[in-house]
Amino acid sequence: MAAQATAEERAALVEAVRDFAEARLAPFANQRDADKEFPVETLREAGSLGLGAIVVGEDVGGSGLTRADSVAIYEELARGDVAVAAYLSIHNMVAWMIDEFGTDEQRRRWLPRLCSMDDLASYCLTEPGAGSDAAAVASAAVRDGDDYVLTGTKQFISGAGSSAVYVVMARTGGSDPDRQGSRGMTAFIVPGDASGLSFGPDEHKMGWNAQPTRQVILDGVRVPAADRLGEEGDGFGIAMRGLNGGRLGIAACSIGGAQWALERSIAYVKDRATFGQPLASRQHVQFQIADMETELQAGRALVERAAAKLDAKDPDAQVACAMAKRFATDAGFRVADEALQLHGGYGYLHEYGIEGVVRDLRVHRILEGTNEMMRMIVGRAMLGA
Ligand code: FAD
Ligand code: 2MC
Repeated sequence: MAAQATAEERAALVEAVRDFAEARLAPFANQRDADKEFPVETLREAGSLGLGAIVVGEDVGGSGLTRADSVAIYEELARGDVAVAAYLSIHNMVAWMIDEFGTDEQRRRWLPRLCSMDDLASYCLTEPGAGSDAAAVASAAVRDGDDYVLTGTKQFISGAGSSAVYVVMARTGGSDPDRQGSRGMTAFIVPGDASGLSFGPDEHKMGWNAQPTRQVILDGVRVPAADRLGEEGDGFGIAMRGLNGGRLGIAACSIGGAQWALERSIAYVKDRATFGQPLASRQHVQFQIADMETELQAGRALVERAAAKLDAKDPDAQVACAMAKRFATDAGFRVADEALQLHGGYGYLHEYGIEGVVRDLRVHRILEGTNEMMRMIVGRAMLGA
């Protein structure tokens, strides 16, 4: 397990990330959203600061930090640009999966360039017919000599087309009745230039415009068995364990984006006067600000608690991650929407940046497991169902 940073080290790290977010993300966030620009060069700068592989081992170029450190980092990044921070979380999720489940050879081959972000990564689980029901994945990987041949379509893949590395979950169980559903899935590392790999058009989305979302189409892609991640049949567990940390990253991005919107609102209501008085003097507004801050602190506390459980390999961690993701992404969206309301008509204008945060945070209640699936995970654990 990575060593826990001291409080001073954590504070210095957070400060450095805040400087990066303020200088390299925040000033450009609105324009990137409008232009649908995926800032690959800025991501490489993030990589050079150690933000491409936050919890990956230092022997392959990772930062060797803890999950607890990582959520503090994502929160700071998201204050600058939610969509870019969220992509960094996905890239980090993939890098961690290779670090955790890869062979020594795979770690040394793939991770150095992922850590520096010279190579970007995508996580490929969802399919047109398998979203919430992830075990329904239909993409097939058929063994052929020393290779597997992958065929299928992955839907909504973040970073697709720009990434050099795709971790793909595909079915290897064939018709074996004991290897259906979650038991028949295997993970593969697929390079972006593999023959037979192509991409759908970049989706037009409500938010997350600073990162591409495309289909990943696998048409007879040959993957050497040496690029299988883990054993046959381990793919579902690998995918889910990746998502435990991923869900915390997304949750922390919700807190960061919403906190930024709240801070803008505090400044705004002090300045904006109606009926001869600043908005901040109205008790309704004071209560609203109080509730927004309380919701974010509660969300952050749940995220930090879940991160500590993941670091401690607590068996309850996956439930804690689901609970934190559900609460923090709902709270973050609500707070951002209230921030927009407090800004009145100006909140609806692109130049104020608040509406962009609302649009970006909306999807955090859907991806990396919808909040209904998070409730399913928590509910099943409570009921033993
Ligand atoms: P469905 O599963 O069809 O669900 C539709 C609705 O029904 C949801 O509200 C859901 O909560 C609800 N529902 C489903 N089953 C139940 C049930 N049993 N009980 C109650 N309610 C239920 N996936 C990747 O693999 N990699 C990526 O990089 C990636 N990036 C994404 C980026 C964006 C911008 C988006 C929008 C999605 C991305 N996804 C990615 C996919 C995302 O994870 C899925 O959209 C999500 O898991 C939901 O799947 P679905 O869209 O098929 O919805
Ligand atoms: N951590 C570790 N192991 C897990 C796990 C988790 N979070 N969730 C499930 N597992 C294990 C589970 O313990 C079981 O293991 P075993 O077979 O050894 O008993 C196995 O996986 C099967 O689990 P379930 O029986 O719970 O499987 P089920 O098919 O019922 O899965 C659910 C239900 C809701 C947990 C799963 O389908 C799910 O998480 N769906 C949401 C999919 C999702 O999050 N997609 C996100 C795509 S990525 C994305 O959106 C990005 C933006 C990158």
